[in-house]
This record gives sequence, structure tokens and C-alpha cells, in this order.
Amino acid sequence: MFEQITDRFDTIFRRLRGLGKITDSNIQETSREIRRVLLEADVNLHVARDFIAQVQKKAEGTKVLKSIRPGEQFIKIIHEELVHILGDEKAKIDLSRKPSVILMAGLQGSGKTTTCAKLAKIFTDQKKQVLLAAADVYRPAAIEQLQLLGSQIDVPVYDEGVGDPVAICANAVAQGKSEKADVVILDTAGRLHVDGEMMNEIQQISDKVKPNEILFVADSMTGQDAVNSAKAFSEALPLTGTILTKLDGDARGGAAVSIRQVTGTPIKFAGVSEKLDGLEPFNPKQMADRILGFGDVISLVEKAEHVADEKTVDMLEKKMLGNEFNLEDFQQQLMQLKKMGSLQQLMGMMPGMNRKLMKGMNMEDRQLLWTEAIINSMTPAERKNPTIIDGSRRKRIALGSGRSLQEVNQLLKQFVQMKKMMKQFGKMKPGKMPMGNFMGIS
Ligand SMILES: Nc1nc2c(ncn2[C@@H]2O[C@H](COP(=O)(O)OP(=O)(O)OP(=O)(O)O)[C@@H](O)[C@H]2O)c(=O)[nH]1
Ligand SMILES: [Mg+2]
Repeated sequence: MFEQITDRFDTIFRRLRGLGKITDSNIQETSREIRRVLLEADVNLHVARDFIAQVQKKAEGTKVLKSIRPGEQFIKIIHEELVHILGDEKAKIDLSRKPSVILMAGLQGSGKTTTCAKLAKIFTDQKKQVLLAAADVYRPAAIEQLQLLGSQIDVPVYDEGVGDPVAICANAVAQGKSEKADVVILDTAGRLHVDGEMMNEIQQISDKVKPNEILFVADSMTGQDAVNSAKAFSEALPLTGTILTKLDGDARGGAAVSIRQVTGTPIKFAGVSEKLDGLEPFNPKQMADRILGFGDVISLVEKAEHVADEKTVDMLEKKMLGNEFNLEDFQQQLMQLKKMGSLQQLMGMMPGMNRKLMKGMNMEDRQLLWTEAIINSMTPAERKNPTIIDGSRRKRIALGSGRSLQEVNQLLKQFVQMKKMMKQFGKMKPGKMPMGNFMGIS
């Protein structure tokens, strides 16, 4: 996610960190570079302009400050402004009525139906009664798709087959009311904002059922398209927020950065995988950290807490920080990781993770299994002390695991790299967020 924009900001930051003081000319130069990065990432022109104007203004203000690290100060300004543009605070979802009604709107294929089910899962996990409604009567199999998703999470789906979408929504809300449901989520057909008839239909649905929330579902991979249609939808409907989907793909960041300013409503959730548990409340600070490459400690910790067994994690963390980590621990860690989901996704969240190194490591999920096989073929002594693994041991391990000698060598090399990285983490003071260190806050 956001690889390009993150890499580019990394270059800018590296230069900023070397600055002895902030001058007009380096403010100008940095502004120009940021502008280029934002536009390349498909950020809306006006949003980029406002962003730079704010950063410039604040940077001007720091010229007079006698800061020890003026570059860090500048970086902090950029970070703060990005958090601001993304919405500052986490947005809430309004579930004050019974049933509360959520209407989904958006272009074709943006992820509405999937997101309906993901939202339903979030609410049922909170012990709420949810009813899904199938109001896409145009696309063949749209109803079956919602029914299938509903059955996976045990949530009923209201449908009338190919009926009138306005009536279907109204009837679904009535049914939700009579069944004392807490939330009714209306899945609608994908539509283009230039299609007057279809826009008229969703306006009628909105007028009729008066939803608590009208959420625009935006495919973050489509950049400007998502932003332009978001604007049109926000003019046609009283939107209460946006859900950004497919952030796990190769989104460049433009939609994420622009959409809040353009619609004037907050981003409420982010879709981060195809799976039904792949929806997260949108967190502006966390998103800014990801875009700027500051790592995402919070998500990582939350994820770990969710699935990993606490004692093992604690133990591994101590070893990592104390630089006592061996292949046996690595094996344990792999088992924990496997429980946590996609490895690429996790690696992307690691703070301070060297992106280039990460690419070189090429740890795909299926590789996880092979890696495990290789480690399993080692003797306990080898795992405890990998330095004893010489040529003949490597051959035996390769044979035993059914992997090539080259892969065994690669794994051992990766392990050494990983230890180096851990050593860097270890240098950070315990209990301190890498972010704080990075900013020079102590
Ligand atoms: N990777 C990833 N895929 C997603 C995400 N959200 C949706 N998708 C995928 O995007 C595709 C389209 O999703 P749908 O939910 O059918 O989209 P839709 O807006 O309902 O589509 P229409 O009803 O045809 O307008 C499906 O293959 C989904 O699995 C996401 O957050 N990440
Ligand atoms: Mg759909």
C-alpha cells in the first residue's frame, strides 16, 4: 500500500533531516517536492494546494525558532498537516436509532456488497442484531452474492427478488423494526453519478428511509475517479461519510488523502482485505503514519493482541530487544504470524522497517510454510545457535525439508538481516514509541 508515495516522502525526509536550519529556499524546495509527490499519487489538485499552503505557513513560523533539529520540526509539520487533512479524529458511526439504517452508495465494483457484509460482521461481533437488504436488482446474481456473504456471518438477508429498490429498502427497514433489529444495512446497485435515473433512485431511497448513515464506498485504487465521483455523490446525497476499500491493493494514496476534503465528510472505515474481517475503523493518525512510512505500531499491536498468545509474544519481544533471538524463537514467531494473517500486510506495519530490505526479503505467505519446513528440519542445537550450520548441515537441512540448498542459505541470510534489524529496535528506549523517537520527542 502507498509504496510510491511513502518512498518519495522518505527521500524528502532524509534531506530535511540533514538541514542545519530552515530557510525560505528550503521551504520552497520542499514544498515543490511535496507538491510533485502528492500529484503523482493522484491527490486532488486543490487538496494538494491547500496542504502545501498550510505546511509552508507553519514552516515559516518555525524559521525563528532555535530548534536543535529543524528538519525533524519540518517533518512534524508535514505529519500533522496530513493527519489534519485525513480528518484528525476517528469518526463515529451513528447507531442511535432502532433500527439504525445504513445506506451504501457508490460506483460499480467499488466494494459495496462486500463492505455491507464486513460492517454486518463488525456489528454482530458487538452483539447487535443486523439485517442486510438486497436492493441491487440490476446486476445478475447480486442478490445471491449478498445471501452468500450473509450466510457466512450468520446474518439474515431481506430480499424481494427483482423488485423496486425503493420499496425493498422501505420494507427491509419495516421488517428490521418488527424484528427489533439494531441495524439495517442497505446494499444498493453500483451507479455512475452521471446516470440521472439511477441517481434519482438512490435519492428516493434516501428520502424514503431517512438513513442514519449514507456511506459512499470508494475504491482507493481508482484515485481521481473515486475522488471525482465522491464529490458528485456528496452533492446529490446527504452523505455522512466514506468507506475506503481495497487499501490492501496498490493504491497510490490520492483517494485516501483527498476524499475527506472533497466530500466534506469523514472517512469512517477502511477495507484492508477481501475477507469479511478486513474492515477497520479509519484512523487518520494511523493512516498518516502509513503514508509517510512511520510504521503502524498500533495496528500491529492490536492484531497481535487479537490472535497471538500473550506470553509467547512477551517472551519473543524480550528476546528480540535483548538480541538473544535464535531460530527456535523465529520458528515460534512464524507460528504466531501464521495466525495473524498476511505476512506482507504485517511487514508493512512494522515501524522502522527498511522498505528496500523488506522487498528483498520477499516473504510471501506460501514461503512461510517452506520457511517453517526448513526450520523444522534443523536440530534443536542448530536452531539455538545458527552459526554452527555449516555447508554439510545446510545440505542435510535442504534434503530433509525438501527445499533447495539455495533456499536454506537464503533463510539463514534473512535471519542475520532480521537480527540486525532487531538490534536497531533494541537500541530504542523501552516503552517508547518509535514515532516519538523519530520526531525527537522525549
Ligand atoms: N482486496 C480487497 N478487495 C475488496 C475489498 N473490498 C471489496 N473487494 C473486492 O472487490 C470486488 C467487488 O466487490 P463488491 O462488493 O462486489 O463490489 P460492489 O460495489 O458491490 O459491486 P457492484 O454491486 O457490481 O456495483 C470483489 O471481488 C471484492 O472481493 C477490499 O477492501 N480489499
Ligand atoms: Mg454489489
